[in-house]
Amino acid sequence: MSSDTRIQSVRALEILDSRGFPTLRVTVGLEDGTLASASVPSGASTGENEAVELRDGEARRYGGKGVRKALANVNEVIAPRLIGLDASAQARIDRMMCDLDGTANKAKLGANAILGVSQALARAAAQARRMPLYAYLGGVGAHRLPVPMMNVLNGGKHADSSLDFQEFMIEPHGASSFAEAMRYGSETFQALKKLLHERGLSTAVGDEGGFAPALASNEEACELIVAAIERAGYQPGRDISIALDPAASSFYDEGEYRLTRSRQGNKTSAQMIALYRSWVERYPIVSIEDGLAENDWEGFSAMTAELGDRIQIVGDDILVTNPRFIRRGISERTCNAALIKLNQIGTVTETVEAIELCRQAGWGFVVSHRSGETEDSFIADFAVAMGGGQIKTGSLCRSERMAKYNRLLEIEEALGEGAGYGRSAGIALPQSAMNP
Ligand code: 2PG
Ligand code: MG
Repeated sequence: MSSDTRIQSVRALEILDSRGFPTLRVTVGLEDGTLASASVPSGASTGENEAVELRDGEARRYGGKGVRKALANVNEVIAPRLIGLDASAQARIDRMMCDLDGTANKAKLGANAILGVSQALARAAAQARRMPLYAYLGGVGAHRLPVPMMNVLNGGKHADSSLDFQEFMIEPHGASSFAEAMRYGSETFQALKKLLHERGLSTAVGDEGGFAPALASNEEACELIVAAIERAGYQPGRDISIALDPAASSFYDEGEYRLTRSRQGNKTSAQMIALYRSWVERYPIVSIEDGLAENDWEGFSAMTAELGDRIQIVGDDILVTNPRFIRRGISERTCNAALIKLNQIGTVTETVEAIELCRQAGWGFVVSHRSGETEDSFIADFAVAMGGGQIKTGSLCRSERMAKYNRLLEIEEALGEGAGYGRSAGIALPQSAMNP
């Protein structure tokens, strides 16, 4: 063990996220003087099987959302056990923290406490070796920049818009590089803003920086996006396609999918699949995440059987980045891709394990932010390190989203000629939409 990378201090701080709610930032100090921090994000449309985000529940302080208990767990319970250990022993330390917690869902210490330490540790170890985080986590093979899923129209639990579906995203997969993808995305976002303005619709944004207008239907969102892509001078389906995250658990009630906001009535699982099929035929859609609710395993398998050879079917709330549920999903052909959120499972090591399962099954995987974010850009490096070629990190405005995109621009620049761009795992994009 190199004495340089021994842990000297671990401290947590209660900071505020992009919605103004408390979250944790953890700073790890090493004996060589290295100091590295990581901040933990927070979801709104959370899966019921996610690892527990520990909140204080003191109603008079931040409406119960304070994280002082999680902070104390870092400073008083976890820190003393980590002092003197080698920061590069990531898997061992992650395992130690899970054992210390002792529950299946990190309910005792809090996934927010554990993840903050886990991520700060990785950063500290990388920094001490003078390595960029993506290279430390991904090795010499880490060179692939991800196709971004950019969430340009927000609904569901992320905005008071008229949209039942939570996320309408654009994927500039036809761009030749990540920097070009940013330009395609930004130009389309600005074209969309103009279109909304011209139609007298609001250009105020939701939690992830996408617009949140009062549209007549969920379909109108797709139509507007296609019009914006064309107005920006791109070809829908070839240069830029659409990805959706309806986050269907959020409008599922008593066995029915209730499209209340758009007044499209109640639907069964089979009717939802039929709706998505008709959309896939009408619009250039390449990916649908959480098209059905988190407990609708049968529906998910039916949807994958029906559409999974044409588009990517992504499991988020149903799989919660948990190797246990991903294994079940693989054996039941629930999806053909997983959404990957570090704070759904709570350690870097378990997240890597979840991705490993996806790779083995030939699934795609999408590294993702949360709707409540911070300026931390860990997932940008993580996406390059894991090499799946997909990231979902919000719209084309708001600095907590742009921090990740800007970091990816830096990484692409640093990799120079060696950088690649595009999906590398899971279902291939349709021929017309392939990156040449
Ligand atoms: C999702 C996420 C991120 P939240 O459903 O995929 O976009 O939302 O963080 O609110 O769970
Ligand atoms: Mg989702």
